[in-house]
Amino acid sequence: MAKAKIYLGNKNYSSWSLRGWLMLSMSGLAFDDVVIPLDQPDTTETILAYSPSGRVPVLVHGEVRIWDSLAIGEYLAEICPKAGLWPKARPTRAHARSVSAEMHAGFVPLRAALPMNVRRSFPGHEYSSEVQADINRITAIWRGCRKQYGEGGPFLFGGPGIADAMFAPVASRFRTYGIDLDETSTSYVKAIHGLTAMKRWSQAAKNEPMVNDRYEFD
Ligand SMILES: N[C@@H](CCC(=O)N[C@@H](CS)C(=O)NCC(=O)O)C(=O)O
Repeated sequence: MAKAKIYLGNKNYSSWSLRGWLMLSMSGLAFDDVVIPLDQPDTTETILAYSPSGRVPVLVHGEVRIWDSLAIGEYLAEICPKAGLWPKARPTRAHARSVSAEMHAGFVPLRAALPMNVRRSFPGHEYSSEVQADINRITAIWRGCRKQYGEGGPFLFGGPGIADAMFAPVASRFRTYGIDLDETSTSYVKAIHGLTAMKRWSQAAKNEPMVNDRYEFD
């Protein structure tokens, strides 16, 4: 089968791309990645050549095409069962799927007010009480997972998996905006940034020449 290829938005700004790319890195599958710069006059047309939704990430693997981050995770968990992308025990897996779906579907105030900007730091950036409520819920999820399932390692369910990839862009945002966190969440943010794949992504984001003023606050 042809080598897997994932099409992404800017590594500095595209949080959904980071999720799909991290899952692919965790899967152990060999892959190439292609960045499509977002917010350019031809962006939509270029993405539509690969992704029917006009959104990235999109994973192409032989005949298979998957244009959604969580669906990419499900596909990889099926074809790379040894990677442990979901927890082994069914009840734990159900919990991991629930928190991943909650991230996938929610936290709109946080996502809108604190956009991902991997290479920058904006401490003291103001945000609303709705955003604080999202932060509170996310950190409650993290504390709950770490306490109940985190024994085998520093991630939500011990070893790294899909749920961590889903929350990695939030961990990045918490660093960028200097969000005050409890001890467990601070350690978790550190663990996410300690992943080799996360370090590679951050380096690539730093090296990217594209700047989008919509996500820069100075
Ligand atoms: N539900 C999708 C969301 C993907 C998404 O919204 N991607 C953004 C980039 S982060 C996008 O493709 N935007 C297209 C554009 O800006 O033209 C997923 O989970 O992959």
